[in-house]
Amino acid sequence: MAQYFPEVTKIAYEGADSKNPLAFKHYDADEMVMGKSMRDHLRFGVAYWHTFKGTGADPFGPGTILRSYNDSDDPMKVADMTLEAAFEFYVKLGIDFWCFHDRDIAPEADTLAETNKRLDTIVAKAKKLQADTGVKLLWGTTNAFSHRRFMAGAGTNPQPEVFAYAASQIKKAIEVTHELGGEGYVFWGGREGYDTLLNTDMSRELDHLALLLQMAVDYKKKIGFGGQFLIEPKPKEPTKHQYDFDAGNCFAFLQKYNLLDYFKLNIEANHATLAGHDFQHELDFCVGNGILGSVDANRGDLMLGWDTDQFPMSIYETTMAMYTILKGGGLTTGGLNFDAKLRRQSVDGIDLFYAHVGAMDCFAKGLKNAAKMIEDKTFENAVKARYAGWDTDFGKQIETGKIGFDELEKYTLENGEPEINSGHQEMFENMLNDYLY
Ligand code: XUL
Ligand code: CO
Repeated sequence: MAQYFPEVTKIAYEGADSKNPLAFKHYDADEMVMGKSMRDHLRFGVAYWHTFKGTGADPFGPGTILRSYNDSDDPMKVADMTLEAAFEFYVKLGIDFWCFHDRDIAPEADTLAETNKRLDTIVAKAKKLQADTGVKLLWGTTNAFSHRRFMAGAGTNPQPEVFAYAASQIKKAIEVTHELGGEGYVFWGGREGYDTLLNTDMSRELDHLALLLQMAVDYKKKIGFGGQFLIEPKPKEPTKHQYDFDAGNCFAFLQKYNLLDYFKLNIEANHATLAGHDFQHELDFCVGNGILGSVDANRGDLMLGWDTDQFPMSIYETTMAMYTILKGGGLTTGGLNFDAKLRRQSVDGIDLFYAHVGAMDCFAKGLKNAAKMIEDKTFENAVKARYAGWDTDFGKQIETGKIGFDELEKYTLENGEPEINSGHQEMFENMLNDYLY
């Protein structure tokens, strides 16, 4: 097989003192943390679309990134070479999972039948490469947002013919995800949303979206696909208002349409910040409601209002994210997929390695910090102490609904003004810094 990254050999763990930019300083895959290997805690995945199909294009100019595996006029030859390059990359990086959209791995043809045939060809090759390398599929998904037929949405399109096309595409994408042993299947509502309510029947569109998801659930059962279905919230971009706005919104939607048993969420850091939340908030909401499925581990730029999809580099963020994930029992079928792309000026193949090595190290360090925070129980005990009043007889009576407004009024009239306790935010922040530095 041709070598597409000849300048890189297998990335090794060299420890925190290493100055080698192509070595791990914190990610030692088999090192045990809280009784589990780092590999099993973190379950890192590579996003095919950004890593192998990203060109650095932006609204002001076409791509800047040229790759040898793109160097052919035959789109299937490009697909074939790209897949080989991808598996070479996974093995050299020592990453366990990959993720893709149907159209990332095989190009669309003139008809759906021909497109599906192309997909089957590439999937057969991917299956062999997975078996040869041991790399597994974290999740598959459908690109039902790039083609012009989907300009007004897929499941929420005003035309039933487009709904049908989307359903057909999703059906096939679930089949190939099943064929490749995918641990999950993601629904990101690419253009499920609206740009103006003047031409939109929002309630009807949401009913249709739920119908599409219900059909997917039925089909999953029919073919025996055991992977986890995931919805990926995002508040805006490309539409002005995306229906799967944030975790809270998705939770309400799943409850309304009785879909909660079949879906968990795939939380993306940059989507959280676009929704005006931080990454940890979205994770914490999911943990609290038992709906954390998987994570798109990237970051945004707080100075920019769009989805910049950068590689995670903040130890603070990864520590807080891993703290919440560990408190929630850790990742099981999900993983940390780097839904992140190189900057437009990072044009070398080796930049893909720098980006992933740094991101994996950043999460590995975050994991170790979070494990220490959990083992020390520093924050757990402090939070417990803050809510201690609820563990008294009086607090318990309220929590269990034994007393209501009349008793509470009587209590307040008798006891007067409550004592005010400090929240000690600055002290907590200092305590956190002790773990980070
Ligand atoms: C888009 C996004 C997608 C999904 C998969 O913002 O995050 O790449 O992760 O469709
Ligand atoms: Co994503």
